[in-house]
Amino acid sequence: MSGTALTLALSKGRIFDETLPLLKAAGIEVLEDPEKSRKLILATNRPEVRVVLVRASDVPTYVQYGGADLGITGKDILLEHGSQGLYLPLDLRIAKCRVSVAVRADFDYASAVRQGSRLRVATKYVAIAREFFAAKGVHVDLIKLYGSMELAPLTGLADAIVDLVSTGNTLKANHLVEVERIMDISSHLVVNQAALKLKQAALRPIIDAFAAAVKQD
Ligand code: PRT
Ligand code: MG
Repeated sequence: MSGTALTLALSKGRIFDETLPLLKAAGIEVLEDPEKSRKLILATNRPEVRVVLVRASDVPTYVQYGGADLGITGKDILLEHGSQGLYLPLDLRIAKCRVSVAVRADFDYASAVRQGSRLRVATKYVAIAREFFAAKGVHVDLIKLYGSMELAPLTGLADAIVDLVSTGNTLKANHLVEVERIMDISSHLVVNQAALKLKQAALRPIIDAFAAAVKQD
């Protein structure tokens, strides 16, 4: 091995795909396609750099505890996880979307909020939702889900959902409407705080190359 070993945690799918051009700008090419292989550790053209594939919501945990030196994860996931033990040098402006409140097209959200009724809200984003409704002074019962939030208002499980929206097609296909936009989301580079000190020489050029390659729009 040449140089300090570095492990980068990524999730498959949009984050992996949108990270490839940034890696390329840093002179790093992943040698395997995660969609074609079952491997969880991927080699790169740089013998000292490897990529580990983890569930999107596990990226902060890997980096926090040093299972990876750095990782890329959505702001949504960081807000739910918290950023203890993590250094966040960069908004990469990839995998953009927003966190929104959505309801059934026939649900009168505005008057429910106006009348101060207690809203039942299903979400994977309990921390984001709790803070948002508390700031509005809306009383909510939060129901934690792990997926397919869109189903909750359709089955009577909840009045509203808090979920990620990108094109809006998923909401539309399920007869839901976006009634509030809570915040814009993009993915961030996260670095283990100890690694930042101990592996500074190896990490700095990668952080700088990513920073230079971030799209400004
Ligand atoms: O999918 P899995 O359960 O394994 O994990 P995950 O959903 O945590 O990961 P992944 O890879 O789907 O998402 C990783 C990150 O991508 C998220 O944490 C976000 O920061 C970001 N991202 C950007 C998105 C979207 N856009 C997005 N559209 N994550 C999810 N979606 C989903 C959304 O939840 C909804 O179901 O896509 C659907 C809406 O898309 P539209 O285009 O129909 O509006
Ligand atoms: Mg997903």
